[in-house]
Amino acid sequence: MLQTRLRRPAATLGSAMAALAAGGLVALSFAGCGLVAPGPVDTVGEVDFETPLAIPPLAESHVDAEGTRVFALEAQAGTTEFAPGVASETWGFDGGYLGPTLVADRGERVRVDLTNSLDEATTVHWHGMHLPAAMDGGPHQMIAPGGSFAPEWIVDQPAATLWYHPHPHGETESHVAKGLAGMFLLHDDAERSLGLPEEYGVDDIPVIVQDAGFSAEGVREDTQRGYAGGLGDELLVNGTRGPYLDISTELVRLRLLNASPARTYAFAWSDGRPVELIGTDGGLLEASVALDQVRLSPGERAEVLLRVAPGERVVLQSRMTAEIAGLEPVVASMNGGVDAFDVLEVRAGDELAPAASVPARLATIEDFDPAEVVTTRTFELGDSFEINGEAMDMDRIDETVTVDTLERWVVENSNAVPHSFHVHDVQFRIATIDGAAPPPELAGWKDTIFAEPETSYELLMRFDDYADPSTPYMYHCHLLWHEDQGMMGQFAVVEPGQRATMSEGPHHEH
Ligand SMILES: [Cu+2]
Repeated sequence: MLQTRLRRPAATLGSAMAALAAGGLVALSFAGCGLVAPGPVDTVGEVDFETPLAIPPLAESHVDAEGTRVFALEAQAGTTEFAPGVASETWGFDGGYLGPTLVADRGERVRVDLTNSLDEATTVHWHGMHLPAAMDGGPHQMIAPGGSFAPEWIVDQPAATLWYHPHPHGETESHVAKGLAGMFLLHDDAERSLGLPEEYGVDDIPVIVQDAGFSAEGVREDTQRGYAGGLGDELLVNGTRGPYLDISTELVRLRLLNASPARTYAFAWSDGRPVELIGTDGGLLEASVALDQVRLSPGERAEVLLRVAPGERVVLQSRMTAEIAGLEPVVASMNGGVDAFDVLEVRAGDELAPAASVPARLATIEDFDPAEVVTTRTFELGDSFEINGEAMDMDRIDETVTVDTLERWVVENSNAVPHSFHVHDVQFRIATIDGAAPPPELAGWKDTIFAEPETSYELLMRFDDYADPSTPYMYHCHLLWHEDQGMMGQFAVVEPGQRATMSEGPHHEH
């Protein structure tokens, strides 16, 4: 699976370890062999932007007699031409690569009729969605080849940019990298009243960023795997290589999703203008924030506004540095921590539709009261793909949470390398990072955080409802290879006094 690539220098894990040791850092322990340390990549100025950005179609739906909005998605194998006339084998939902964008309103009951036409089992997880554990699409809700699953729930959370992707234990990196991912957008009245750009594909644009490797002929290849997982040396946006986006309005809203298995980005504009961030994983910020760059680790989302003048062109780039990544320079230099990419060229038309002004206040986010915390738990991200010294066990409940309580989860990365932390079911708030208040871009609703080395994160989260003692939710590192290796645990939400049970064994199939 791992390939030797000639386009850039590849150090061995041995030399990476030696470099780390020389840097006085904790040596890494990896199971298995064959790891490489992908060297620096810089595509700035080298991307031709010759292909219009593909916009995933909106998923069709209908409202049934009971008032449920019903979607259908089919996971299938296919081929995709990332280069004209050159087919690569890929997977997608309702097509060869990625999937349609689902849209629903707060308060709606939704159902998704899933069909698995692949020749292996998979799942579909609703990343960022508050919903019952049995509908969550985690590793306990496997869909056998030829099988189906029809999760349904009531959307009950603020407007947000969510997404969906497979979550089969041990195979998530492979299934996502093959192309199984899509967006799930939520709207609500409060967000609509702001007058933000919301015409899908016109001024409200999905931007699904993934890295990938290609042969000289343009056939997609497996990527080199460093400590973070597979890192590609080219980018795809919505599956498009070298994309440009024509826009016809003064103001556009870009919904950035890092759907890469392992790579963390630092998104910035080529002309140095600030990135105007208006929303994070779970919804809008209270007010927009002007940033030099937006850092997104795998699974995280950011909504940004871009204001353009007629005829203007500007390139969305990713310019990571050791400082932005929170890494020691020697660590950053080997695994994407200093990489730079041209991502997407935005081309404004000569005549642009005017935009309404955006209110200064975008949302009201009430802080949790720490005095109401009932339980504090600690999650130590270890150096052998473990959390609190344990690798994922499908038959073990790691944490039992009482419904209708506020909890404090302290996430500690004790490694020299970064991890991330994603919690299913809830959106949380970051209370502190190493004891200090989070910066404004991390002060809103989050479901996934980048966990810098030697750093402690205090998260507050409320488990309002959906008690189910027999079906767990997951928490895990969202570096997908780490997750696959077992960097994941399970929690059950139960009624007061109830105990979690595991009535469903591993690899239970619906
Ligand atoms: Cu990790």
